[in-house]
Amino acid sequence: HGHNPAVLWFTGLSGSGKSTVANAVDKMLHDMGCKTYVLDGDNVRHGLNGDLTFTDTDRIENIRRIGEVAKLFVDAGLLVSSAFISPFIVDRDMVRKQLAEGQFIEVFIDSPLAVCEQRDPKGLYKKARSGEIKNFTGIDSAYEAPISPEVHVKTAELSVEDCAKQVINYLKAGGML
Ligand code: GGZ
Repeated sequence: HGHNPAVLWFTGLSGSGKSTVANAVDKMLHDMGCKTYVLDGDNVRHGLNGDLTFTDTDRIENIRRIGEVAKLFVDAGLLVSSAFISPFIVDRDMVRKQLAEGQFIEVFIDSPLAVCEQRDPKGLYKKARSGEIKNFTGIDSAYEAPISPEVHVKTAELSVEDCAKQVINYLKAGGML
């Protein structure tokens, strides 16, 4: 199955469903015969970026390195799904500028803070509210939502499968699949 290499850049709050949707999209792409890879906290924050914290400076460096790695995978011909909060517009735009036109697809995983906080799968929002964790996105650290993302997915309103299909449909409509 033919496909153009690109980065699907998932951005959104902690608990918004970035990794879940990215992995569902990755599976669909893989099943269609695409060469794919997922970059997320599990394989990057613990390894390559294990030296980085959650200060603004370290988040900027986190995204810079992930952008460079994503570019390498694109050079290798893969469809990369990257799932990080990536809270700042300028940093996401920096990654976009490093790729060719159409190779950076911003996917806004949009879920209201209240919903993310209610889900709180790792109990991190609770810790942020109590002050046990500092610089938590949405609580005491900023999240800048995309202004015109290529795909805008509302995870609080759709099933994981329908969220993933929305991304796949974008790629099909653009002739990328
Ligand atoms: C935000 C934090 C923080 C702070 C730990 N703020 O829900 P999770 O657990 O699995 O995903 C969050 C993840 C965010 O890492 P990213 O590399 O995506 O962030 S960024 O793009 O802003 O660099 C959360 C956990 O790490 N986590 N402390 N203070 N999220």
